[in-house]
Amino acid sequence: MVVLSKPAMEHLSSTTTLFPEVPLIDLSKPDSKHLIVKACEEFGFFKLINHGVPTEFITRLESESINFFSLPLSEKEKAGPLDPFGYGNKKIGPNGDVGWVEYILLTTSNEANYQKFSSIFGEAAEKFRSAVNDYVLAVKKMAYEILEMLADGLKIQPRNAFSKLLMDEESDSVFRLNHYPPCPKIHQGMTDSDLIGFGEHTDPQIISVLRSNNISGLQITLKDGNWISVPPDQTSFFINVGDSLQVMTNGRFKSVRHRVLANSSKSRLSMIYFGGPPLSEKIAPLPSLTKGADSLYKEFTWYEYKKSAYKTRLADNRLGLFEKIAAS
Ligand code: GA4
Repeated sequence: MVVLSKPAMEHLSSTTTLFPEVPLIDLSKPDSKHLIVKACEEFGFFKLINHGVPTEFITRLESESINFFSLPLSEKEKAGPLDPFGYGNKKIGPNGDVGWVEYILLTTSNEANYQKFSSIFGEAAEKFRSAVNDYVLAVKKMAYEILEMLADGLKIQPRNAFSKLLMDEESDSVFRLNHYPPCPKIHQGMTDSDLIGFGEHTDPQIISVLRSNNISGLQITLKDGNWISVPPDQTSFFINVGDSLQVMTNGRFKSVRHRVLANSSKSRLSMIYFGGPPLSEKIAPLPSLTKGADSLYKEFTWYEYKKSAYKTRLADNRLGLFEKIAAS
């Protein structure tokens, strides 16, 4: 059973070379750009320290989130149904995926989100809005920096080739607060699928920035398909390469497949910023990265990719539909 073997895996990952450690990037070190490139090539994932996001923004949003998720279900449901933004419980996406999770999905680009919350929170809605805004602004800034370091590390000109897509006023970015309540069923011999907090998937966007409390659950796959547990660290961020960055680097970076397992006794809370391009943006390998070689992918806009992604199940290989079949 996946969950029962987890502590053993965590132990192994930190003491043997069987499961390598998650790459650790110190943003304050000047030579990090090469390490970030290596991490994106080998894992599509890394842990970030000295990130510069004020702790106050993190703790304030965490406490606002706890306030929200502590409300009675009937209150929280007033912020639903998902359209695709708002409050969601157990159901993930439109195609039948479920997980032991409740969440809030917000767009980062307009204020429409908060109308749903003002009816629940009343005056506190403004506190919630400002906590999300401060946090997202700081995390966005950090995401721009990472993308510029990546461009530098890959010798791409201009260095804002990736970051400008997130900075664009029309950037289609999403913010998600996930609450994984303790799952008592784990002790009652339920099937494996009942133990999943959030099923395995890759993120469709360019880059995702995740922060969680100190409760474990996140796992990523390695290139060989093995799963490793990512030890939680509430003071750090975890960065995922998304499908769009995989395409823009013509497959040099890999979007990381990840999932969250439910915990039998503790609540896990995570906050994730998904940095996406404007809907009309053409997603294609940067010419300096293909150097005359063919693109591995058919041409598509972010709108087309997103539309197609919303027809898939979480675990599907969404990029597969856009890969060019190698000529024989
Ligand atoms: C995965 C990344 C983000 O959480 C998300 C998810 C979205 C959703 O929860 O509505 C999707 C999923 C995510 C990819 C495939 C589709 C869409 C659920 C799903 C089955 C908000 C996103 O952008 O794509």
